[in-house]
Amino acid sequence: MNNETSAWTRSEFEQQLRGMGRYYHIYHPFHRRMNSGNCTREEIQCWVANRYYYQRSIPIKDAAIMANCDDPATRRLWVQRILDHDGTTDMLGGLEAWVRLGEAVGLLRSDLVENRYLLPGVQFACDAYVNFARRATWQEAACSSLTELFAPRIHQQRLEAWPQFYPWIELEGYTYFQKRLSEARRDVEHGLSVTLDYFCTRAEQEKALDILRFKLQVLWSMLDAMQMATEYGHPPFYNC
Ligand code: AHQ
Repeated sequence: MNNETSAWTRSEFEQQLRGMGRYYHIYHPFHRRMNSGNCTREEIQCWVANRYYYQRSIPIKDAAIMANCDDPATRRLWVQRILDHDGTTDMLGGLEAWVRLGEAVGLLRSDLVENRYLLPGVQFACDAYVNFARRATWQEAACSSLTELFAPRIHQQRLEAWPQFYPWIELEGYTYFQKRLSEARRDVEHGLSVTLDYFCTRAEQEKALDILRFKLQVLWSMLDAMQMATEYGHPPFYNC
């Protein structure tokens, strides 16, 4: 077997996965503008309102993974992801924290939960992610969550940049990003372990990179839709 087809070692495989970070949506023009203070109030509201549909899709995606998983030990770990978003009687969930982000940027709760500003491209990308998780093996779907390898940096950037660039955003709105700093790191540790264990041959490892590429494209195309909508602001780019 030549070097091109031999499996990567565990650490080489992890480095290949981490190398996909160069395609992360932190580098998208819309995100760069947002994080350099060059977005209008309406563009920030568009991003928060549309990302709510992504956030509410996450626990649905994680429930699909649970439904496909036959291992109780894995389900006991994975269920925490659903609780983190849906909350419990004594813990604020991420969905509620995101609604508060919406209110902090001047939106109404109903604007988010009734998808008033949801763009077609954002909906299609999020639905593609959920449907992927429904039909993939639970290990493949776990691999797709590894875009969060790069997420702590993006949350930290917002926490550092937004208060100075967007002083009109109420500080309570930042609870979600603070929550995710630790939750993302915990989730990625488990998702990475599942991925490194499951994809063993070189062909399987290359498939894992393709799965991660698909999810990176889900995140990227959401911002494409928001860029077009805010640049042109009329149908068909905007929600008609
Ligand atoms: O807030 C985010 C979140 O809860 C998740 C779950 C995870 C998944 O299961 O796919 N991915 C993810 C992400 C969240 N926030 C995004 C952001 O830019 O704020 C990043 C995103 C991710 O990197 O996949």
